Amino acid sequence: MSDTRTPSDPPVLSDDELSALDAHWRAANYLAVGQIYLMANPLLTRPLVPEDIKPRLLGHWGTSPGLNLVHTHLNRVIKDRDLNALCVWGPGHGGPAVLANSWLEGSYSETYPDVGRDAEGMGLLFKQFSFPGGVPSHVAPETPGSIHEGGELGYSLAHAYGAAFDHPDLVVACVIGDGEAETGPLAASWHGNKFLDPVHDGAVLPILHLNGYKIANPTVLARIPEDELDRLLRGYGHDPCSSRATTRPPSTGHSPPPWTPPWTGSAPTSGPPARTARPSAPTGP
Ligand SMILES: Cc1ncc(C[n+]2csc(CCOP(=O)(O)OP(=O)(O)O)c2C)c(N)n1
Ligand SMILES: [Mg+2]
Repeated sequence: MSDTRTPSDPPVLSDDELSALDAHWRAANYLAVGQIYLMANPLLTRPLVPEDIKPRLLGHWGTSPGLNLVHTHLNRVIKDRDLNALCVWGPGHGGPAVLANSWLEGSYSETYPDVGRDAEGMGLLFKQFSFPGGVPSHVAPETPGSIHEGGELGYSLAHAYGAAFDHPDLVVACVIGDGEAETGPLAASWHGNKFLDPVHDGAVLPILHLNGYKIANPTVLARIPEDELDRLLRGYGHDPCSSRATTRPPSTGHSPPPWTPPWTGSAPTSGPPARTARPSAPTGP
């Protein structure tokens, strides 16, 4: 039967599906935070002691839940619509989230059998992250399936467009950090849409991750009024949808994940307060 839904139709998900998505998201979050902080006691089977914690912490927890949410829902859409898709991850030091999902779905252990899908493997996954002799804090060439090295910010969207060229059946999602968006290469890459041929090339879905910060400093795109950002992106030829994560309801039972990808359904209406407007810049003499 053909799929007659339009992108604006809300997804119809059962309680079981919502519960599974929520569980996947929470598991990926645990795996991300564990990689950042723990070098022993991965399942917290005994009370934490200082020796369980890494002496030097790297990796951005603040970007990881957002990346995990996108990953969880992309998987849902890929399975639901049988998409041929890949995702390029831009946000700085979002490696723990990408590695967490790779390990959860099994690709990581296929490539690195010593990091198996059991407690011992989880312990290795945690310890090796950003650790001497281990793996970098960003997506690196050794990350299974990687086509994009995340260490130097700025190239995610250009790489996403490059991946879509000459692949008409491919959807390339690209998560762009709001800090990365301040680099010159990324700021120019919004124009990549001018080079996509709708017949011979695939589709690129840029996802701007407005978590408000580049490491610990405020970002420009998260501080300008939302309608100004909307107009900026429209000026580049994009058709932006905005979506806010909401706080999960207190019940942990069948609570839905707090985000719905804008291209698959309606965006939540509640969330953080809207950004306040600022006076427009002087226009000059
Ligand atoms: C070209 C370049 N400049 C600076 C850095 C150092 N750096 C690493 S992560 C980061 C912040 C990136 O911000 P964002 O993309 O919003 O990611 P988040 O902090 O939200 O994880 C910076 C400046 C870098 N990796 N590459
Ligand atoms: Mg950021």
